[in-house]
Amino acid sequence: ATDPLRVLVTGAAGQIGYALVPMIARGAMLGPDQPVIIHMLDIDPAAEALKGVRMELIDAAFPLLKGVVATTDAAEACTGVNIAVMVGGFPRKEGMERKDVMSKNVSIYKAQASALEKHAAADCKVLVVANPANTNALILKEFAPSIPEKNITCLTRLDHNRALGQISERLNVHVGDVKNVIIWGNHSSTQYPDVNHATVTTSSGKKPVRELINDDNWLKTEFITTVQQRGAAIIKARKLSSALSAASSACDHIRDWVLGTPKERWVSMGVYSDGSYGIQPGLIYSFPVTCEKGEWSIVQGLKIDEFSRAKLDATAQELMEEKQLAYLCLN
Ligand code: NAX
Repeated sequence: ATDPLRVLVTGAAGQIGYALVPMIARGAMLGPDQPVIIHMLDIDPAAEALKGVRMELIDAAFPLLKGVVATTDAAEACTGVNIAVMVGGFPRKEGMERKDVMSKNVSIYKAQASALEKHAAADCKVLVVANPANTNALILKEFAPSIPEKNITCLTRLDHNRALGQISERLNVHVGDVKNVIIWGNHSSTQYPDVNHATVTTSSGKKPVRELINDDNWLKTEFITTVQQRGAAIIKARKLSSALSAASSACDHIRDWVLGTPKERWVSMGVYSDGSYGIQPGLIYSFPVTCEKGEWSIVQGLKIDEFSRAKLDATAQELMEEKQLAYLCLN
């Protein structure tokens, strides 16, 4: 029998956490043959709610679930974890300045970086979901120097999946037949959803999206803003932010990272820049990646036109500014 893997979910009493833990327990993240022990962390005000989630996990009698740790103690939560999904954070509230939100999250991610560094498994893979996701991941990397930088990532897979969804709706094709869209940059409204390399599998073979959607204007305007603003559209409709789609995308992110991306298909992940595509090292930036044997690599050699270049640089610029703001908050 396979040994169970320990998966940490922070902010587990929140709405994404509530959608995510049953998916993990059902095998959506690590596969149908991989037993798991779920570690859930939240803060004192949510301690009772967290107990309730633990009860429900027990009540669901998941065959793959070999144990549940539910705690408000970061050290206990991080002990021995192989995968850490960081969903907990301080949300922006009405009237709050960007700097105040940043300041709260910087201190949370600094503390949790230390807890992971001290207590997690040496090869722990980290996915940051909580916003500002890229910059929280960067702070985590800075304050957990013994965790390899390749192991610290942030979630842009939801944006990636949203882009696939928009193309599939527009062309009335199945979403599984659309592939190789890219989300570049920050998980924010400056992200650049790029279809220049995307294809659709049709009955007469593989076709570029740009050939099937012969509407440059739509692709350059409405498509991009729809993906960028999708989070806001969900809040408007649901009066709550995206949760099931975020949880599902977090499972996709980890599953592809650990088990590998399918042949000829890439996905988007926020990863530590190595200078690819002229994006300066020192930022956590979303790139197209393929994964094999538990390691991601950035897809190289894609042609970047002038329109795309400007978009790639603008979202990098925003990340630079967030990084500066984060450092300001540290001092
Ligand atoms: P909720 O407010 O429902 O849940 C957050 C949970 O985190 C709460 O239970 C809270 O008590 C807990 N928490 C706060 N500080 C903590 C700490 N220091 N340690 C542990 N837990 C802590 O938010 P939810 O809707 O679940 O969203 C969670 C985060 O995901 C937010 O930051 C949100 O902005 C971000 N999102 C990121 C997305 C992405 O694609 N990267 C998309 C969805 C989502 O908006």
